[in-house]
Amino acid sequence: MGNNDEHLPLFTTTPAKARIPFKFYALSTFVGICLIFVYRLRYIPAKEEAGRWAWMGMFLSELWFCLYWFITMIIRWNPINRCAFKDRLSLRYEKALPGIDIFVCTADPVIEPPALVINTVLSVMAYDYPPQKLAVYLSDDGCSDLTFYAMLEASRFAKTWLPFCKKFKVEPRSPEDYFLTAAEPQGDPVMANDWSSVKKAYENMKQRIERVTKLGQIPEEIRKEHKGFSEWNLVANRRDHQTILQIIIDGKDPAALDMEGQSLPTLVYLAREKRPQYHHNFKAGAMNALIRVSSRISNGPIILNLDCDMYSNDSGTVRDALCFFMDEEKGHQVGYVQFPHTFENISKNDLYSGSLNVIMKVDLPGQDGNGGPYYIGSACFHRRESLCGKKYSEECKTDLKVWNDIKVAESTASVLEDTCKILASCTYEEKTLWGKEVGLKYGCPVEDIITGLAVQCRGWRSIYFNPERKPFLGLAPTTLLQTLVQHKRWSEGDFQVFLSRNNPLVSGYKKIPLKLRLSYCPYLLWAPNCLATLYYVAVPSLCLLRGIPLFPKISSAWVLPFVFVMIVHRAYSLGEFIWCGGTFQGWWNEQRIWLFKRTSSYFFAFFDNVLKLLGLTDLAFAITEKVAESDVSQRYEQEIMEFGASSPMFTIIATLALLNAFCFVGGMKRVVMDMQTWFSNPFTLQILLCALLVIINLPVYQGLFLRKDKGRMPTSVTYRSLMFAGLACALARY
Ligand SMILES: *[C@@H]1O[C@H](CO)[C@@H](O)[C@H](O)[C@H]1NC(C)=O
Ligand SMILES: CC(=O)N[C@H]1CO[C@H](CO)[C@@H](O)[C@@H]1O
Repeated sequence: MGNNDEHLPLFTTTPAKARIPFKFYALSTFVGICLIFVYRLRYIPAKEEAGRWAWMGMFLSELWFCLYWFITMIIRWNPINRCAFKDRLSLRYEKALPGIDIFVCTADPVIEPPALVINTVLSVMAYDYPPQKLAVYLSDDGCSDLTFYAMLEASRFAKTWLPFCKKFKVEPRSPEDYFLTAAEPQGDPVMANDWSSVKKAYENMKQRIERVTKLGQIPEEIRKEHKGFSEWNLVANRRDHQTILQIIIDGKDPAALDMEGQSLPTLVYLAREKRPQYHHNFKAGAMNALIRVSSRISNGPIILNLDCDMYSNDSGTVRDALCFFMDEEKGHQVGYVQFPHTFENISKNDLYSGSLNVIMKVDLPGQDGNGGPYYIGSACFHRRESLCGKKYSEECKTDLKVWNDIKVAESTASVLEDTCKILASCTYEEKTLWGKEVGLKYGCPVEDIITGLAVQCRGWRSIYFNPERKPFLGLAPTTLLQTLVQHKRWSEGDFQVFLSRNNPLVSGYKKIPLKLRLSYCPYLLWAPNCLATLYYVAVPSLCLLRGIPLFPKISSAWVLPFVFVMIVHRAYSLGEFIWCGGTFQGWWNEQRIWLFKRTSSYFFAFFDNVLKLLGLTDLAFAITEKVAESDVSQRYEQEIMEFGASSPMFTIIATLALLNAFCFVGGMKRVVMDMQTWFSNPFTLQILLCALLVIINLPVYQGLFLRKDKGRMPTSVTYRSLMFAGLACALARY
């Protein structure tokens, strides 16, 4: 190692390239929008004219879109990229790497099957990192002995899996995904032999787990194998039980070794206490219990939290993250390092727009440039101190290298199990700051956003790192309803934050820069978007039917800003989408989902929040299903949209689709009868808008009238939406 190397940073930051075309786009669109406003103000219909109110509504909707567009531009203005140097980290600190505690959260053994959970667990146990410094904790809010059983199986399989991974540099280290894609090694007979015996061992284990899962209970002979099962004798149900804490592998125990005689990471199972009279605070509550319990068992200064369906696809990710925390110059201020979420079961053209590619590749680097990404709930490395409420200060930097071992009590696993239980009890947090200033914050379905914001407000920096090879792979929703429900939950929680005292504009005042506070807003304002969007997809079409023009004629020069903004804005979005790795068809699907989300998910999210403000409803939390039935997943692979459930969300979507179809027919009739040319007809733009909506909604008409499979629109939705759309058109006509 040359002397110079010691002064090289562990990570670098570079601004994104090619910003001139982007800035040109932003400025020219802004000019176009201003001209639209000039037009709207100059040509307001006179008081006695019919269209005055409709016109005002158009103006207000456009004002909202402009405002919203403006804050999305703030995010995009100055994106940055990060680069980490793992080799420098190893050269300097290999002997002094800090302990890492990994939290995996699961909540339901049916929606999140144990076989899926342990693949995530095994993938992180096999990180390329000294095993005595790794500790993996599973929080099971489903309190399921099936999950516990799967964990026991995983702990046994780990003894073969971990040495196998290290010996043959296996990637990815989730066994399921490895054996799904990896080809059997040819040539070397030793390796081929190992390979097939490990594969066999994995498949046997998977079969055992699936058999027990199907059975729904643990057979007596298995129950005898581990003392931990006796805990379930006392469990009334998953909402009413004592704390179950089991240290399955104690990494400090000299006898805990793998097949090759190397140490194993610590592995802990926790089902925190639940009682009906205490609120459990969902995932935030589970994480806080884990923070406390882990502080006694391994007390790693860095915490990684993962959802149970997000396995590690890169065994070097821990080292990547440490480059940011351990950089000599800037590392001590880093509070958390967020990694992107990537989903492996996205269909070819991303039918439900579930990939979140634009958010991961455009928004988060932009947010990082404005002062730091949000914490998005999973795939994030935290500094334990910053999560536990400590304020950043220049004076008392902690050295991650000497943290090891100084704060953990030396006791045996069974003593620890007994003494730590209390930390996960329902009453532990009473009259403490947990959930308020310490740990993850409570009282909001998007606990991650407000927690990340609080960490930033305490003076910590956050970092977004998006490496070429994706570090974590998860599962995205595979039906339309799951997608809409997920977005309803997100947008509802986000808007709730906006309306609360956690609103970043207020709570971040004088603590974080204005542009960072503003870049939280596009998410927090998802829900109110529904109003302007609903207006724009319904009113111009109905006015077309009634004969009220709302846009300039094609022959007028005022049409130019409308057409310009429309085309340039969409062309930009297409370019961005393709740059992020999408296809044209994928972009078109995204436009459709954009419309559906805004008119259904956001609409319900908005009104639930309004009702909550009035004190009329209570917080509810819906988990999205992770495994689909076979014919449903077949349709997903063929990219046929899944309706198939009678949901009010579908009624709205179908009503709007039918309404636009009716108005389009009515509008065409008007044009034909008026004998005017397209050029001088005042309704041309309205007809075009209507036609566009009809084209976007084509799969809805298919689902309503043409399809015969189980995924079609239920008849009740068809009748209801026909009635509503017919009624609206009748009212508009007369
Ligand atoms: C996951 O890791 C494998 C290597 O094991 C790599 O080939 C693949 O591209 C990664 N997936 C993503 C989405 O980056
Ligand atoms: C768990 C799950 O639903 N997996 C599905 C992901 O999507 C692929 C198709 O793209 C299906 O084959 C999987 O079953």
